[in-house]
Amino acid sequence: MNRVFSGVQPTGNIHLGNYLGALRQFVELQNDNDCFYCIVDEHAITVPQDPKELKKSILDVAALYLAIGLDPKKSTVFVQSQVPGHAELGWILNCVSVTGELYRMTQFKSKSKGQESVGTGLLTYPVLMAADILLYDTNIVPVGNDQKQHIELTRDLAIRVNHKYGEKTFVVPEGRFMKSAARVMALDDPTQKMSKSAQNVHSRISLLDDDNKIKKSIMKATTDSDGEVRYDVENKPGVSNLLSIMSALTDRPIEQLEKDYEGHGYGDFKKDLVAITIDALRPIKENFNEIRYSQDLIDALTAGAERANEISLATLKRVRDAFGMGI
Ligand code: ATP
Ligand code: LTN
Repeated sequence: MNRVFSGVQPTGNIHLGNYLGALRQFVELQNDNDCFYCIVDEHAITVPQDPKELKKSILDVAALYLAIGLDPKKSTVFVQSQVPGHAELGWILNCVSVTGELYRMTQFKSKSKGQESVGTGLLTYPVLMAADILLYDTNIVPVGNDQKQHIELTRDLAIRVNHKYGEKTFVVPEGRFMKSAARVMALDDPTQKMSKSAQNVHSRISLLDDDNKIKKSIMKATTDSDGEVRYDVENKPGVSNLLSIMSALTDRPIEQLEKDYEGHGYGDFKKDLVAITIDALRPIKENFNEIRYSQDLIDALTAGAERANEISLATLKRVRDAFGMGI
């Protein structure tokens, strides 16, 4: 059985991009794999967080994990900081990576751009991500396209360590990216990815948005003036983004949607997308409300951390031994 690992940051506003690019694969994978799904709070603190908000966000993401269909009996769901091995392996891998390869990461470049002072954690973020993955002998990492570079770095570090300290030290993982909607773009600016942190709330659809907000954001979404519902990322990035969202939510190929909307204006197309999105998010919101304040959620996270600790300690022992650390 393959081991799967992925993580989401508890930084609020989990959106349709997170869901279509990453979370929906999590559910699909849990039946045939040994899956670990983590809420990566140690990654969240690479930028300043309000402690009360962070605590709330951690449980929000955990509840969303279960609300979209993750079953704690099948998947190990847990919070990163409850498993000390992440920080320890992160440190060891810091000593294997070089600063040049970290400065090259596009996420680092974009998050540090224009900042007067840049936290060290922001630079070493991808090393901690590599530790998350390698700690569980992971084979498959389901993520959105924006994480490709980080997965490559994880592979590089694993190969580098294996070369120096023994080929069996780490399992070399592979990324798994969605074929459709692997990169959902912002509704107000389809040249940027949909993001949790963007100022404009209408740039994204959050999974917990109410129906009115969903309607407003989609009806306001940037399109173009030619009026044709056609997929053409270069010349029609807004419409193309909405088409990929509709295709991902309905499992209908984009070519089929283009045919269906031939001769219709953007108004009809957007109205249908509003209805489809509202229908898709309704059960998630209902499940979320049921789970969020339940003891079951806390129990699932406690059991998850226990299993994650057990597995991670075995990997750490192997790594410490390979490096000659300890007594
Ligand atoms: P921010 O939007 O603030 O930069 P983020 O959403 O990228 O944060 P995470 O919460 O860690 O950060 O992302 C969780 C998962 O969602 C990752 O696998 C990431 O690749 C995926 N993801 C994030 N944004 C998108 C997007 N716009 N389209 C597709 N997948 C995405
Ligand atoms: N960097 C990821 C979140 C993340 C992650 C991981 C994803 C942290 N550790 C391990 C997969 C595997 C992001 O989406 N921003």
